[in-house]
Amino acid sequence: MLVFSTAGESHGRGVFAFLDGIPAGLKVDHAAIDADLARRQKGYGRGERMAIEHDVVDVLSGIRGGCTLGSPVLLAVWNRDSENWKTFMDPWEIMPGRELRTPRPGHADLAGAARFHHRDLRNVLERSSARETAGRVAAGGVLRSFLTALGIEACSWVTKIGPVECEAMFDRDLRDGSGVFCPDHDATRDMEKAVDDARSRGDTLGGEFVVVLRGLPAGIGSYTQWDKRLDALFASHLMSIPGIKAVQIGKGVGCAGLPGSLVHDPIVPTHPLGRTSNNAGGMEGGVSNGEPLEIRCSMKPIPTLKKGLPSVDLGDGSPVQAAYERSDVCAVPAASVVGEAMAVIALSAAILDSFCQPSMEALLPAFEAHRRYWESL
Ligand code: EPS
Repeated sequence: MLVFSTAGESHGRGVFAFLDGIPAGLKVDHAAIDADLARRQKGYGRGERMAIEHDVVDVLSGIRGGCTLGSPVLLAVWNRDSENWKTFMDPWEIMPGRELRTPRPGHADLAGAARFHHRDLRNVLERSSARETAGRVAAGGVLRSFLTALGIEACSWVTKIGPVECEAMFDRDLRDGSGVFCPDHDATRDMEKAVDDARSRGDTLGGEFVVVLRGLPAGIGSYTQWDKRLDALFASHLMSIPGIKAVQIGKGVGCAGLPGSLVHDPIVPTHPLGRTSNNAGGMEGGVSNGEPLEIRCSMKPIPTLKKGLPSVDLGDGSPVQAAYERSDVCAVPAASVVGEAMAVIALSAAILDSFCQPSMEALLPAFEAHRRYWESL
């Protein structure tokens, strides 16, 4: 069973990811992890923090000579900005009189303070910050090597920023050449303009992105128990990304208003068995059906607004505007990279659940035997 968790505060020493249950002997692509981390930092609409950080993975345990050992993997992404926050973040002594008392609507500030009885909202925002997602991308980077070894490829792209939508087909070069990770020149220009307009108004924007996983045989996941259904696994992993308010599998909410004859994907006698459409997003009964897995996520606008939002000073109960230091105007492109990482983690967990082996040497033949079975149907 795959265990995955993260630790770290936004302005503390670093962000950390812990992975246990990866088979021994997996060759890990170091450069690919750093490429993912660099991609997460980019995207038109990011704020000043990304100019300070230079995120790279530091492996603290579990990988030797480029291969997993079968022991727990601990990853660090150090925060360069922590140097500037020492007096706020010291574990033993912090400067008094600098407590944050005004919760920002849309952030975890108020609800998180209620959860842990914090008086200083910094105790909430340091961990609830999306800086934590650097750890997820580092972990996803390691597991991307696992999926690659099994012939599975993951990609993501942005389909909407604010009012600008684009349903262009995925093209890696076009996406990588786009400031907003959208594989279309005209839509990129319009999305960047929408971000500029929001910035000039002191406002923020949300949007949508799609994650696709290709190369997976049918038969991964299970209908036998609620928490083994692939749809549920992807929904929880993707929904856990800060700012994500909706996750759709395949045609998603679009299925609700259509008759069954226009929703369910006809099976055709190809080898392997194929479909004439993929409204199910590659999952039926909580199990992969051989088609690409397709997940679409909707992200709300960043809640830290330059123009501020009405709030209350928790010290004296007076109405005030929420404070602003710095923030992103739009983080949808970055979230698409995190979404890709979380989808990789979810699928790796499902595969390891079905093909639990201590080494890649044992796992690969078992997985390939299953793929041959599916292709023989
Ligand atoms: C982020 C780092 C943060 C924010 C952003 C994500 O840095 P700071 O708070 O120091 O400016 O830029 O956080 C949010 C958008 C959020 O809502 O928490 C990062 O590394 O991605």
